[in-house]
Formats: sequence, structure tokens, C-alpha cells
Amino acid sequence: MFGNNYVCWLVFWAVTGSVVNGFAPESERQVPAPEPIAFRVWPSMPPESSSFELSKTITGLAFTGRYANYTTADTWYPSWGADDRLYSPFTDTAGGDGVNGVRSWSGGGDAVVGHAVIEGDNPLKLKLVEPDLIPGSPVPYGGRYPCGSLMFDGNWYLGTYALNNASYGLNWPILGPCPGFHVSKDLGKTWTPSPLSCEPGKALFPEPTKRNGPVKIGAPHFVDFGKNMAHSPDGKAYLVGHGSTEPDQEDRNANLSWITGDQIYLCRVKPSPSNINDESKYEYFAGHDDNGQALWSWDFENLRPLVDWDNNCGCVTITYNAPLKRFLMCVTDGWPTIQTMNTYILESDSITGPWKLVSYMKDFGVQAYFVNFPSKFISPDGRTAWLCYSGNFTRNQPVNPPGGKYAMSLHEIHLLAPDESIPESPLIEPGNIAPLATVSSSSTHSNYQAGGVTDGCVGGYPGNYQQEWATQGEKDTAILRLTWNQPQTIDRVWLFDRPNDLDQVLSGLLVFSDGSTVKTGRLPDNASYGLEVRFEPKSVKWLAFFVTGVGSKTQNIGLSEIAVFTYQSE
Ligand SMILES: [Ca+2]
Ligand SMILES: [Ca+2]
Ligand SMILES: [Ca+2]
Repeated sequence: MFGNNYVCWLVFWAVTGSVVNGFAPESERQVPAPEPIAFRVWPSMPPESSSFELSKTITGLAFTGRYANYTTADTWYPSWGADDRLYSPFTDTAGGDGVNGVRSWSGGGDAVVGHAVIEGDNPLKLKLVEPDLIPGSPVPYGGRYPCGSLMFDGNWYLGTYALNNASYGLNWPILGPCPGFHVSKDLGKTWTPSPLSCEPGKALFPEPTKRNGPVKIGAPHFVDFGKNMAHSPDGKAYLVGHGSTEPDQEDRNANLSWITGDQIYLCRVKPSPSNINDESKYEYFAGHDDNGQALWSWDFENLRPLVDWDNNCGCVTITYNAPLKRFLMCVTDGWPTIQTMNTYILESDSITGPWKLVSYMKDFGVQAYFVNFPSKFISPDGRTAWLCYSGNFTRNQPVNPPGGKYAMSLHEIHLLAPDESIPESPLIEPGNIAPLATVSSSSTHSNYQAGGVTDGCVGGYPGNYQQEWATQGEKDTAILRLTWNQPQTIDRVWLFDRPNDLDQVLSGLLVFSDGSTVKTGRLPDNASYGLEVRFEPKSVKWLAFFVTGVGSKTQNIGLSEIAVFTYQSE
């Protein structure tokens, strides 16, 4: 479905455009830039096996387009300390500067986990400080990675979990046990290592029964109750993890991995340095009684699933949204560990459920994982928050939403209220397939990202520079290329200039993967209008836009937006 404006343009075209052989000839016209939208709703596409009721309180999740990326590491789970700083693990730094020069790698016998403090109130202007490492043996597993982080009453608890590899080519397909928590009483300067280990029988919980056997709370994450756990119902820390049981319902590789599983489990403990690694101090969620009251048990044997959805319960986090009085659960289904991943958001007014579906975000990222809502960045009305995740560790995948990265990637989101109107724009309708493409460019200015060119917004410097692509000093050499995973049948492209009055495209050339080319003319300088280029429908896997001529004042040529429309027969 297209917005009303689009229908008007189509009618206008049918009246004024000449038609040859049933198709419009290659031609150009100006189209007005769609109004900038406040947010873009991510379509919720739950699979048929989903049995969640839809939430009536939070009816969807939308992205405003504002984002920020920090470091070249993943595994960020910030915990909000009483001193207003965020305390997080990190690991697996990939190139670049790591975290202020500190590099962490959690696979192999020399596994270490990173930790760092995040300062600042504005998610767009955070400062990472005090990064350091803690070693810990993964034996008899192959890797030992960070999981839950809690800063409470001046003590920092940093959890780890074991992973194993297997011979079938996936990424860490076997989830192992949790060997407890490292504890720091001086804000991360020194640590008392966990006395527990990854060996079955010597881990925190009495699981697995044998090496590589399934676990229920393999990678626990602390429920984020706000600053210094301000909203814990009973002063206890709650931990949520994903797992599976034995025997499983089917035989699949990576059934239970770092990012895949069958159930979600919950436990709680009064946090103190002496309690945190003492299993006898833990209580387990044991289901509900006949009146719907949550049951808690001191016996791990009585642990029951908080969510039970075979093959759809991977890595999980929970945050309390205090203004809305709602718990938000983020679950990633990342099977088979190296392709696109799905994330869904659930909400409940009780930590023990029942949970209702906010959004099932298919191919979110397109490979996002370790998804959480840091409570510090929830707005006073509870409707704006920032989603924290890492994305696309498997290279050469498209990025969606724009700005996602292998990093601490923070994205501003809006939680839809019932009856709230949803903004429309032809740039975010399904007919525009530019956002589905992998974007590459001859160069990109260091303050910009090429992905701004397909974010659905015509904008840029001197406004929001995240909404456009600018080159690093290029003029008539610049090339932008969009590549799709599948061939696409297209018949129109919209091109919008950078809105500033220095940089302007005077001429260009569209080159398609089928070998055809189309010359394009001047783009309106201030981008209040764009250039629509129409051509006979063609099936392509990629297209490239070559800038062939620019205005004399141009410094860093680029585009604020490109849209590519699929051919609609009829
Ligand atoms: Ca399963
Ligand atoms: Ca844009
Ligand atoms: Ca311009």
C-alpha cells in the first residue's frame, strides 16, 4: 500500500506521461521530497507458531533514525550504577581501536572478558572509560564469554558463560554453563575471580549433566531495574537466561547456542559478594499455581520456563520501563547462528508474565544480537528508549535499520501507544527496495555513513547529517552502489541532492547489473524536490549511481536519499 501522495503522483504521471509499448520511456521529472517522518514503524511479522497475545499497551516499535556507535567490540549489557554511570562487559574487539586501545577475545584457552564504564546522559555523546580485562579458563569448553552485568551498592558483578564449537561450520553452536560472577568492590579496578568453573558439577547452577549437554540458564542476564536496582520489587536481583531441555523435540545443529534455544528461564538472588556465587542462595521461577500466582522454589529441579517456544528462544534480556510500569523482554532467535536473526519484544506488567507481543522483528539488523534497553535512556513518559545491540558479525550483510554496526550500537526507538497515528512516506513503503540493499560507496566522509542514503529521510547537513551520504572530498568521481541478495524488477529511481547549497549533482549515470545505463540530469540543489528517473522494467541484482558532473562550489558530493521502486504490474 502506498501513501496518498504517491497515488496523486501516479495519476499525474498517467495523465502527462507518454507511453510506448505499454511502458513509460526513460524519462525524468521532479518529485517533491516527502515530509520527514518522526519515526518508522518496524513491521511486526510473527511466525504462525507464535501464541502470544498482542499487547494493547505498546502496539509496536518504531525507529526515529537517530543512532550512535561506539567501539569495535560486541556484548554490551550496561548496568546503571548509583553514581549515574553505566557498567558493562564487552568482548571480541574487531580491528580498529578496540575499546580505547583495549582488546578482548573470549574464544580459546586464553579467553578474557572486557569491562568498561560508560559516562554521559546523551546516548549520542557517550564516553567510554576505564576499559580492562579479566582472564578466565573456559576448560572443558572452548570459549568463555561475558553475560550479565550488575552494579549494585558499589559492587560490580560480571558474569561469564561457556561455549563450545562443533564440526558443522556454525558459530559457537553449543551453549555451556555459567561459571559464576567475578566481583569488584572498587568499580572495576581490581577483581575477585569467580571461584566456580565451566566444568559440569563445578558451575553455578547444577547443569549440564555432562559436557555439551543442554542448560537452562547458560547465559544469565540481570533484569535492568533502573539506577542501583531502584525498581526491584524485593531488593533481589533477577536473572533471565535462555536454554533447552533434554531430550529436545528434534535434532538440529545449534539447537541451543549463544543465540538460539527453546525456553526462557528466570531466577533471583539477594545480591552480595558472598551470595552471588552460592547456588543455595538462588530461588527459581517454578511456574504458576492454579490461581495464577507465581511459584518460587529453592530447588533447581523445580525450575519451569518463563517462556516456552521451541526453536525461538535465544539470547534474552529484560528491562523495567518504570514510567509505563511494564517489563520489556528482548529475545533473539538467531538460528542457525551465522545468517539473519529475528528479535521480538514482549511486555508484561509482571516479571513472571503473562507476556504479550509488542513486535516480532524479522531479520532485525539484519543480524542483530545481544539486544537490550538500557533503563537509563528511557524517557520520562516511557515511550522513547534506546535499543542497544551489536550487529552483523557475519560480514557482507545488509544493514537494517541504518546505522547498525559491529559495535555498541544504540538506536532511538519509539514505543507506539494504542490509536497513535503512524507517519507515512513513499520512501518507507515496501515498494522502495533501496533500504533492503547493501550500500557501498567510492568513499564516505568520516563524519557520515553511506547508509544515510537509504534511511527513508531526505535530510542532512546543516540538519541531521546521519540522514545523508557525503563523500570524502569527491566531486565527479563519486560512485554509490546498491546490491540486493535477490534479483529485483525495478522501473524507477528517485535521487535527492545533499540539501546544503554548496554540493550539487549536475549530471550522473545509472549503471545496472544487466549492462544497461541511463543518464540522469541536475538534482534540485536544496533537495526540496528530487529527480525521478523512469525506465523500462528491468531485473537487476545491483545498480550504481556515478556522479559525472557537479556544481562549481562542490566540496564533498553525495546524496541525501536514493529510492528504488519495484515495478508494479497492472
Ligand atoms: Ca528445539
Ligand atoms: Ca537519507
Ligand atoms: Ca545541494
